[in-house]
Amino acid sequence: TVTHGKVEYKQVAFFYQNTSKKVINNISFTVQSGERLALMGATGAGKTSLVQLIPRLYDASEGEILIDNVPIKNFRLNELRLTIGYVPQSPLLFSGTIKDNIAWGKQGATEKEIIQAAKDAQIHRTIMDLPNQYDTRVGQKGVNLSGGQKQRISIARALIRKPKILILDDSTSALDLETEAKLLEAIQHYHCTMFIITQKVSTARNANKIILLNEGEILAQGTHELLLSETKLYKKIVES
Ligand code: DGT
Ligand code: MG
Repeated sequence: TVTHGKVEYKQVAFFYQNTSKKVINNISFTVQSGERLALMGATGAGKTSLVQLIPRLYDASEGEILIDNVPIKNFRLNELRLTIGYVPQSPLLFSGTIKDNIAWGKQGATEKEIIQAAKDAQIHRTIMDLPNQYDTRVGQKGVNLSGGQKQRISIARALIRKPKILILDDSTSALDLETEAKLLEAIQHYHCTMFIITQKVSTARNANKIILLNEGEILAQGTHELLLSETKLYKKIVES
């Protein structure tokens, strides 16, 4: 199983079936255990395609991805997915209670664990204001939640399993800066390796490393300061 959560991409390329265009190409980088990597780049640059390979929603077309120095193909798929918290760009809630939506995938989750995950995801107070609190139904015939509220429930769902690797695909885009900062601070206590896809420099600059993707390739990787001094496109993003 995944014990440390170090992630390494080696010359990875990927194309979707029935197409020949590589949506990511020549991707190599390492994220050490417990580090935070921010992934930036324009829409269509390949950010989602890149992170989807970690829980093996798709397999790399070329190259190799290793976790803790082991090729990910050598892990049992369900074990791999259990230790990876993947919060997709468009989170899906199913018809059911909020409690069930957060506990989803974690058998025997206790009330305490559900509430802690919701608190860390900065959604507990919103839930307490709902008519039936954690027993409020969502989805068809349920209450309507905003995009940002769904994102946070989806983050709570990932946190409750105490993932070794956490992938947030633009999952904090709808949050105000203060709430986002509190959320990222709370996640520090999970000591997981994090991939944060974001459009916001304010989010990226606190990461250990930033990767700037451009048309599927790594244009630059390094700290905020390094990219700011060496990468024109990054400078442009910061100043925009
Ligand atoms: P975003 O979310 O709009 O900021 O964009 P990214 O950076 O997440 O880009 P991504 O990985 O969704 O898309 C990269 C390229 O791959 C883009 O040309 C669209 C294409 N693509 C994405 N998903 C699929 C898919 O399911 N099938 C095919 N054939 N192409 C896809
Ligand atoms: Mg995307």
